Amino acid sequence: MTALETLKSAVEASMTPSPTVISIGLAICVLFPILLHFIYSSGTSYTTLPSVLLIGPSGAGKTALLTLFERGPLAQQEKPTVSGPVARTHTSQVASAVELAVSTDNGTPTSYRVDLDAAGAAARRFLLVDTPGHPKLRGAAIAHLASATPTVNLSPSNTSASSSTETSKSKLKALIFLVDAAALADSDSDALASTASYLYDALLALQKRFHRRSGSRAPASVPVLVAANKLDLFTALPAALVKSQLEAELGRIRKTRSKGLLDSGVGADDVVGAAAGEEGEWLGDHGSDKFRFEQMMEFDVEVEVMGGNVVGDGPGAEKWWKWIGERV
Ligand SMILES: Nc1nc2c(ncn2[C@@H]2O[C@H](COP(=O)(O)OP(=O)(O)OP(=O)(O)O)[C@@H](O)[C@H]2O)c(=O)[nH]1
Ligand SMILES: [Mg+2]
Repeated sequence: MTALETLKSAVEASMTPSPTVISIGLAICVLFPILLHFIYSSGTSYTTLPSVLLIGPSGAGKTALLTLFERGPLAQQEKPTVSGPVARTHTSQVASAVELAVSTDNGTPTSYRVDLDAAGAAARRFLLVDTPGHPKLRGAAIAHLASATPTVNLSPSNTSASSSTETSKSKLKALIFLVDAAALADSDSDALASTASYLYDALLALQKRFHRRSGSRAPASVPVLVAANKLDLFTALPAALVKSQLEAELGRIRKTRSKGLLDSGVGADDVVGAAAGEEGEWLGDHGSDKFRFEQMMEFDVEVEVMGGNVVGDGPGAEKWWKWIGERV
């Protein structure tokens, strides 16, 4: 039998209705979509990871906190060596992200110290994104918060080794604003003013984002954790004082900025109009004299203040981790 005849009989066999041909055809029809589904879902699992954005003034301890969650407390306690695995932080200049996972025990997030390999598939993965706190480098984080559908956009070169290079877009689930509670206690420094001004911009961005949300498929709101860090230092302000001082300063900024608009020649009516309007610079409740974080609930923004510390003895960072775990 020549090759041509073999081919001819094979084609004829495949065209003749028979149980074998029908079952092979059925198998292809059923298996092909399933195969496509697996290829597609495995390819996009990284791109849909939820993310938590870490912002705050320079020196607040953002990179230190990221390293603590990534490597555990040992990395902080070891004495620095030239080549050891010790996290030595320096002023960050680009955003970087690490992929972390929080495991849950009956719905409650467990400690970041828990071995996730043991926790297995029950763990929820997310991206923690560290940003530079230098005033000149804050624009990207603020612009990102203001967008109506915030997604973390990091080029692979900006992601650290342990994060996935496939990560390009991720849904923003929460914002952590880290504050140096010891610096706030120093009344000679301008730490309070500069910290509050960054926080004002961040909260205002979320407020504007709320106004831009439209339609039934509006993105979920982004809760904010104001984390008062460095409570291991005896000079640090307790969380309740950090909260009241920041609220007072945010109130002052709010007044100064609206006064700035008045002084710049904009009519008083326009200022009130602008404040009440969607793009106003007025943070929080319009009729209020004093600013309170609770006023942000009007814009679906939940703000919580919690104390902790990354290094040294103190309340630690567990409460912050649990807060994240409940939101990713
Ligand atoms: N005492 C004390 N020091 C801390 C704590 N957390 C961070 N630090 C120190 O604060 C310094 C600044 O920390 P970084 O993590 O580099 O600060 P950052 O927020 O990333 O700063 P930028 O990258 O400039 O925005 C480091 O020397 C940390 O060791 C803390 O809880 N207690
Ligand atoms: Mg840093």
